[in-house]
Amino acid sequence: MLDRSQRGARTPAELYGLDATVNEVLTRREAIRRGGAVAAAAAVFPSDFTDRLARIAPQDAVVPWTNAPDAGGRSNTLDWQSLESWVTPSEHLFRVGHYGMPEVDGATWSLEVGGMVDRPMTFNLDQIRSRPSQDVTMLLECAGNRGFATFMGALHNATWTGTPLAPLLREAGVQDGGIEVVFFGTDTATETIRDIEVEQQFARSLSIEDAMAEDVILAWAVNGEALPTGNGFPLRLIAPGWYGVANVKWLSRIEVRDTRFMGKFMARDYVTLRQEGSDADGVWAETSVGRTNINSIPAKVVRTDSGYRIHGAAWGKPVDRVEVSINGEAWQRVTLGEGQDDPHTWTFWHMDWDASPGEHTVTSRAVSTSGEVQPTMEDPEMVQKITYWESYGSVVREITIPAE
Ligand SMILES: Nc1nc2c(c(=O)[nH]1)N[C@H]1C(S)=C(S)[C@@H](COP(=O)(O)O)O[C@H]1N2
Ligand SMILES: [Mo]
Repeated sequence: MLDRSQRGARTPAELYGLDATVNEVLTRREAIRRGGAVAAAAAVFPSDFTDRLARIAPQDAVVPWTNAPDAGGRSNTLDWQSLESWVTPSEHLFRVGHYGMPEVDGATWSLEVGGMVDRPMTFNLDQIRSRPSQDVTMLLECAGNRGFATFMGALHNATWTGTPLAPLLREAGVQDGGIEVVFFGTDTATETIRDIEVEQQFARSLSIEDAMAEDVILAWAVNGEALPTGNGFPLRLIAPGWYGVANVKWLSRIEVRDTRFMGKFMARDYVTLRQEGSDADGVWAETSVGRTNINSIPAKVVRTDSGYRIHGAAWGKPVDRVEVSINGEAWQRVTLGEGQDDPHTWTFWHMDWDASPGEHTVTSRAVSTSGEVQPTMEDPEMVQKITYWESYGSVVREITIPAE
């Protein structure tokens, strides 16, 4: 991937607060208090992730990439070469916590809805859970994914259950002049802003219109069970079509405001810096990481009876088609599989490949239903992007097909 000095020496783990052990620290008492089977399952999550992947994937049929520095296994990120399941099992969900992973007591937790509303409201967990519920299956990707060569699996595709946000905001009555809805987490840290140390809560905002979209929910369950601590227990925002950072976990307050919210994760961090225009003389634009981009990756190559099959995934925008180029030759259309009718999930794809022994490259690109083409990493759209966020350019895989 790009190697820019601006990235500094920090590792993905430091940047994203990734924590592989959060599920392991759940105590029995917490499991009982939360009352969900998920908590009990999480408590016995095996520490050797790689070992378990070897058991669920037919690894002997996979021909490994020779340039795959994927961080499979670390911090629960996805190991693409072990990809089997379209829905990511709950215990495999990667977890990001910039301000640590708060353990919230569901019994005393409450959610406030306030700011520019006619009727401020407070909910406890039972009150939230007894509201109308809706399931949303969504691909969630960290905007930093693939910004580093070793950080390629920070994404998951899971089914979230929660209550739609729009009716709740209508009940609260958004006042004239309200333009944004800010979502605050319970997690806090001390930040230095213009030499002043202030206590900040993790927060992100959406415009009123985006917050009112019909698939935006306040989720209390994932894959049918209570949220794991690391994924936002007891309640998180699920906003399909937005990068992970917008999906605020451990929610404590929802606030309607009449100005743009400029908190750290809107306006200072998670900001993409890019020079626009194809001849690099355009405006240096700083944009807040927001909606996801059209994206795809070749996941793995598997030996079949008659040859080889390339498996992959595409996501980020509703997928119209995916194309593969072998050794830099013409793009060939692949067969789309599971997920192709759902705009918010990933779409699995495959292509049979009559590969000859030797070294090859395999690249994919996805095209959205509205015509956006995933760029290559050499495209000005990627090259003129200085920050590591939103690295959605095509991934070039290298592979050596063994002699028969
Ligand atoms: N409260 C809170 N919500 C948060 C974060 C956080 O640090 N605090 N991290 C965000 C980021 S950057 C990502 S990528 C996603 C990751 O969601 P996951 O941990 O369920 O995979 O959570 C988002 N929601
Ligand atoms: Mo993220």
